[in-house]
Amino acid sequence: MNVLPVNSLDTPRFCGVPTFMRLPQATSLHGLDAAVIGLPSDSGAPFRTGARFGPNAVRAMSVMLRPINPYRGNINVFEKLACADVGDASVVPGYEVESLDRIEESVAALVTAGIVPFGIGGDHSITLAELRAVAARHGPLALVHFDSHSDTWDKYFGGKAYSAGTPFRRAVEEGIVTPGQSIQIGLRGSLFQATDISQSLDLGYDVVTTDEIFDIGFKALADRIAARTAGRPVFLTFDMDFVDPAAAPAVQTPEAGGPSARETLQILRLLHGLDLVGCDVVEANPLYDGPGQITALLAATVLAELMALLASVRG
Ligand SMILES: [Mn+2]
Repeated sequence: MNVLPVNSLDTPRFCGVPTFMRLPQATSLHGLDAAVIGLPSDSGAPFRTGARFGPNAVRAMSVMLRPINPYRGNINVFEKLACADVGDASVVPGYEVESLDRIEESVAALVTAGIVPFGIGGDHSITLAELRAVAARHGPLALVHFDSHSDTWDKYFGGKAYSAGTPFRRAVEEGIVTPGQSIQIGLRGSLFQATDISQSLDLGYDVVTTDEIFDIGFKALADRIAARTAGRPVFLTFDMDFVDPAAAPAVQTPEAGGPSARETLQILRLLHGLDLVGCDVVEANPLYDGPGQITALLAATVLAELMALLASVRG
């Protein structure tokens, strides 16, 4: 199956229902290699809610993107991968556990059909539901996690276990990621406790702080990620607060002093050797984005780069 997006040289970008990159909206999962799915829950957000509006905001700006990726040998992503936009998982606003269950069910339907899910969040708690669904098929996963925060805290607000601040501790406890083959990239900023970074190391994750990214360089980082995850299926999760708030202001929990948009894309374009079985981009919140929608545009571009990564591996 070869399904191409609407050609923006024939039909202007502002025409039509905005699916991701103007892909067809799937009416069937048959024959698909990859699918974009909106995961519009922000019931796990400790700070600025509104990521429930993320999927459609990212889709709206994704009409800017073109199918050929010049950073990976002019690959036409959609000639390599049969892709579609499958719409959104349903959620239960205000009910975190129930929303995670519904997201897991929707993602499981894709994974069971042999499709690589590309999720658009949603706050970061949704990734736990995706990991549950993907690990059910592929076994414990290598996690590649771009974020200015570890999201490995234990409990929030009267003992709540499920939150945008806890998914990667829960995932280790549930045995659905292999921390010894997983890596967190981009941590920076002030801490609740002196142990906020060592708690990730104690769980078994490798950690590369934002400062270390610039110390070791982007190529060495990409090589370290490939070596860390070698031999295991990879789930890559990208929190938009990895990026400096000057380039991605519209996130739940902005953290000053991050990589620029250009530096972020350079890093993603150097990734190689990953056996990608699932991806997401989370925490884009258009309520804080302003009329330029720059966070949504960058989120769309991040997801497109990850699709090109998968296409280059499958090619
Ligand atoms: Mn996060």
